[in-house]
Amino acid sequence: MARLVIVSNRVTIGGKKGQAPGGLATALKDVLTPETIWFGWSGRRTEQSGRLTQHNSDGAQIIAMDLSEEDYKKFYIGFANRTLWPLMHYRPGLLQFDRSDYDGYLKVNHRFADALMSILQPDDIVWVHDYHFIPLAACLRQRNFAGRIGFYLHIPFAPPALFAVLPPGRALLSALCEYDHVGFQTEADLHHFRSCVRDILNYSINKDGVIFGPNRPCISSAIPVGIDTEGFAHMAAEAEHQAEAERLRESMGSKALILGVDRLDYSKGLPQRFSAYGRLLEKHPEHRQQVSLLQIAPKSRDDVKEYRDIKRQLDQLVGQINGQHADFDWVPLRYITRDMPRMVLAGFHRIARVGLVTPLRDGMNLVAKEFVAAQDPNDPGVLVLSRFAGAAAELQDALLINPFDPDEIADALHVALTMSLSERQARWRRMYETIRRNTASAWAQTCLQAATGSRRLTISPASRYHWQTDQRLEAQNEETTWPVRPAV
Ligand code: ADQ
Repeated sequence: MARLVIVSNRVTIGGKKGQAPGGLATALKDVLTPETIWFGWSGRRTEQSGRLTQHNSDGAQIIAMDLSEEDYKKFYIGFANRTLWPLMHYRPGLLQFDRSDYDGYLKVNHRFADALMSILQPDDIVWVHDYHFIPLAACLRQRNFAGRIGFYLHIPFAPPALFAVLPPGRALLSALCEYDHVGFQTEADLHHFRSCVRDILNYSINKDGVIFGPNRPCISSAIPVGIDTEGFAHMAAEAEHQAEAERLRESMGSKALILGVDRLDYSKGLPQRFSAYGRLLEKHPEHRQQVSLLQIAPKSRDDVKEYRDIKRQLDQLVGQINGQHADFDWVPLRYITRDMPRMVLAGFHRIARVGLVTPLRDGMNLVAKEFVAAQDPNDPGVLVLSRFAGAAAELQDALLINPFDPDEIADALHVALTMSLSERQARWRRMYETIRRNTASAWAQTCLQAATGSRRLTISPASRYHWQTDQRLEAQNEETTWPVRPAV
């Protein structure tokens, strides 16, 4: 029987904090079985790359590889996070390119391919996640793996004018076309990818978006990632009565809570968010003493200089805003750089009056969906959301803002804080209905269906994926002229 082999940079080992691949583990929950293999980096930096360890986790068999300090620096810190991450987040000014980092990136992809070849069976389905592993399908094809391989990009795809900046852009684009399916978060990302393939590689693309490169047809589609909406809603309803949420509520008194939850990353727009909050207190002084912003932003990638810089900048801004506005009985801005358990966060979302999600650019942003899922239907909070988050395409009933404009964010905060209950309920209901349909489970099933060319993967009617690309995928499968492998 065909097994599913998932590849991602981070894997969860023994549920250890810090190892968890964030939203990915949750999103994959429903497709993991005890036969599923999940392959990734162990999170350990050792003298030599390549040592493999095996672990049992709740849903799957985890196989993890150690990386040497040098590989970690070139592959992860260098090419993945100093070159690809800023480029794909539309920040060419922060991009640094070094040929030896790119060589290190390729080397780790080849190492992963070697290790995978030792465990892969011919009919396994390989599902590769994110920008760390763009060349992996090509590496596996070089080693004669002929099974189905799908890819999902969790971050945005840059438009052609920006993508052209990337020195090995051509090689990476053609590597992407070695997958049977490549999935993107939004129609805009998909459009950018196809435009790059057309303009840079001159490959033909048919009306259904199937790309015909020299080796194989590659299906490309937009399949936005979702969350376990009902599960998160139940967790939030329960967490609201737990100690942490009670303590937060007590500390707030009658003040309204504005909540921000992000990894500490320059793509999340935190300096602009803090400035916007300062502007709110200046422009709308009636909110002074009546609100408090709680920002939870655990440090991430602090081996990368740009991440240490943003941390310093935020520390200063918090000091400035509290210095200017605080009173002896009121701290306007509370800022935490520690990780928090998911359940505690769910409870905080539920008691927040406003969810403030303002990335300058984001593939999707699951926090926006989690905020909506967590709300009390009788008294829901308002989501203020960047129009440059992938989630904005689905969450049109949020107050959509330009995250580069602190005044616009401040005005939206004012609207959110003064919005009538009936309007809050109407907006929330429409958003909840959308995320209740487009769940994590439906996302995973649709991606796997597309990668396998199969229409026989069972999808329960409740989790059937409601998005226009679904029909198009079905149509592609019917019109496909190349041999379709047996369905799993
Ligand atoms: P991330 O950039 O990590 O993910 P996001 O989608 O917002 O961003 O968060 C992922 C998960 O981490 C969420 O489930 C969230 O609850 C959790 N998380 C965030 N901040 C946290 C905190 N302070 N403490 C504890 N947990 C926290 C990448 C892309 C996104 C894309 C996801 C999934 O950058 O655009 O939505 O992958 O595809």
